[in-house]
Amino acid sequence: MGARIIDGRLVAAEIRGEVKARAAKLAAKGIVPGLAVILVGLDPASLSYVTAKEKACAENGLASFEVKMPAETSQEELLAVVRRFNADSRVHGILVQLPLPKHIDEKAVIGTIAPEKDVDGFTPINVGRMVLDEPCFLPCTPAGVIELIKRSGVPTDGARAVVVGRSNIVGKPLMNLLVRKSVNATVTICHTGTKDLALHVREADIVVACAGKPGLVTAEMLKPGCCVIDVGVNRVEDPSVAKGYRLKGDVDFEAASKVAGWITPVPGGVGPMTITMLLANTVDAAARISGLEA
Ligand code: BQF
Repeated sequence: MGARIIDGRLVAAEIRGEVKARAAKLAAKGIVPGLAVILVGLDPASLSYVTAKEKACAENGLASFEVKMPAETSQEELLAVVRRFNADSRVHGILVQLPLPKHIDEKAVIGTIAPEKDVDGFTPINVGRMVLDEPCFLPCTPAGVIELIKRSGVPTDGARAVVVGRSNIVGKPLMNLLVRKSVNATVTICHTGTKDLALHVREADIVVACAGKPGLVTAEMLKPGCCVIDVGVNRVEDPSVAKGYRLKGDVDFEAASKVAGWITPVPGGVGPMTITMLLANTVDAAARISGLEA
């Protein structure tokens, strides 16, 4: 008896249909939702992410405005681009692709994004609103994880959830969303300081692996029938494929899928949902900024 494979591409396609229809409604009223995408440097993974985001915009009726800047760009030059998009009425969402080069202060850059255009949900204003359960832009990957769990029919009320990883982008916001009354899970966060990872994961009805360590969560740790959400997108060398690498999650998928009740694959699990929630947030931003209902 194997796990149900949660098909992130399928769920993402369903939501993108809704997003595309809303974008078309706004466009018919003269507002084309617009996303600014800023990339500093030429990190191959970052480049592939921004390409995927721009393609998704084009396919769903959103405009994208791309700025690619050299790795040597100064912080002031980058801040000037962010401020320009803050003031540009064609732009409803601003995305600064992370990570930034070491000489740039990520906090200063994120903090400059206008909160009403912060479609990644990374500004302190949006983080505060999220924690307080106020209307806000939810960070895309955590929002995508919650959507996947809900739309797959995984029971969450009173479930024990273990989040492996405490990043500001995934682990910490996910902790906040999982404890909301609308999900109602009991949440444990595991991280590099956790003494016995297996001890915690064994008790979990829902395991979210977001540590960025390939194969960290093994089948032996899992409670039979649990739901495993794999957020890891690790590039591992693979000479047998043309690109020279393949994507591997934080979970040992082969073995875990024999024990779990539900599991997300990598690729094709959480990743497509991340981009979809970005589109949804951008359409939301366009509707709010323009004062049109969509
Ligand atoms: C898939 C990201 C680490 C650091 C910065 C689809 C994406 C990935 C995988 C994608 C990610 C990861 C993104 C798949 C955006 C997710 O089919 O499995 C899409 O584009 N992501 C990012 O923008 O920055 C990151 C991971």
